[in-house]
Amino acid sequence: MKIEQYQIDQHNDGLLSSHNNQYVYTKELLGEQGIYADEVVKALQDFQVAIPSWALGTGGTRFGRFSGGGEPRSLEEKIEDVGLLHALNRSSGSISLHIPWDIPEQPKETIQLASSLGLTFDAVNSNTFQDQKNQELSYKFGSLSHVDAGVRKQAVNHNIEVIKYGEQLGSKALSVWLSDGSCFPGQSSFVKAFQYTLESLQEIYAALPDDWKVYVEYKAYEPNFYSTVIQDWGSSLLFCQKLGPKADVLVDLGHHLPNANIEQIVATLMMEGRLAGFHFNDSKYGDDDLTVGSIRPYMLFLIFVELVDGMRRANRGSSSYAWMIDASHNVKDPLEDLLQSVEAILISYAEALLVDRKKLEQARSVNDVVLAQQILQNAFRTDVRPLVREAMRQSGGAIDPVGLFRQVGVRSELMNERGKITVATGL
Ligand code: PSV
Ligand code: MN
Repeated sequence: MKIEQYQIDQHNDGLLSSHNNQYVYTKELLGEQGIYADEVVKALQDFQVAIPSWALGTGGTRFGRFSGGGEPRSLEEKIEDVGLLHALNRSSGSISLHIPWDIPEQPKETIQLASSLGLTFDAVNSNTFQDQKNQELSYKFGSLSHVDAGVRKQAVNHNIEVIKYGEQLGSKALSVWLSDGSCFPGQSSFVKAFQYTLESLQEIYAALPDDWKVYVEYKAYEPNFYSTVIQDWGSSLLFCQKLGPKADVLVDLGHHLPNANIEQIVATLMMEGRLAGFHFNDSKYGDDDLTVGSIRPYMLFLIFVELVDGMRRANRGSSSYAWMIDASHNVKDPLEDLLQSVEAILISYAEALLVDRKKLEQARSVNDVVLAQQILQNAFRTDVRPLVREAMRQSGGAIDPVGLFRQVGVRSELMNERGKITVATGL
């Protein structure tokens, strides 16, 4: 299924007058504060969020999975789904593949399909947290950190194979997340596990093409419940520093212990020039993989305040970082959920762009705590949705992506095409 431009235009025509009123009002409001709305809109248009190939179907938990209808049955259909998202919001212009869930068997055709929908390929992800059919050695007790050199070699080779797949598609990064760790005290040696992992990562690093990067993702716990080899940003950074300049830290918002100050982690990583990018999601308890901004929007805003600061300090544009969603949709339509996540990301980014940095610095320099808080909250409490809608409209997308998705009956059309009982690959 494809959404045609005329459908988007018709939808926008219907909403234009009300949207324009809101946009003009916001523009005036910001103008009074010396902020150019057009510049914020331009920055929003440039901000692209990659969609994970593993999040286009219904998610599940260990208690079950309630598949929705019309889920993509192949890589091609997944790319088509991302094409639908991008047509609607013009902010989801790339897809991140997880191997072997999504092996590009015919790379040329895959690239052709993607580029016909305006999509490129983001980081490729390796998977050594599950055993695959016909796999020689098991990852039950680890992969890159395993005590058996044979298992480590198998996991290294898998990562190198993933790089090869990525090269064929024009990806420029390998994303590594290890579930390696232990479930019980005494089960493994922390030091040996670290050293084996480092050696394995060094072999993978050596196989990276010149213009590639490796993203090292950390996670506090799960599926191992006592220790995880790369459990926090500090260990991830340590691996990256030991590996070299092509290795950077990937922050997944759900991978911290409760109440971690993620914005401070982000500031530190950016100060060191070692932030690769993000896996966006939201959570209340653990790695809940909920819709971005659905639980802690203020935290997301504070993270974006640091991101904007860091990008300005480093003089780097938003396109030089890897922005990805890593979410699961247990009860929502996956595509609607992804549209909501992308919108939430853009809203937080827009709010962060409104922060009066000069005034904030001034307030900090005289320890005016009240004013500093007020400056941040003024930005956070501004309704920036008209700016996000304007960015999508100017880029050729819909003013209300979820509204149009429902209006044209995307899901029922996909169910007609693909059937009501389909299960996409992923977790
Ligand atoms: C692990 O929880 C993770 O965040 C990693 O990014 C994996 O690649 C992905 O989820 C798998 O769903
Ligand atoms: Mn992740």
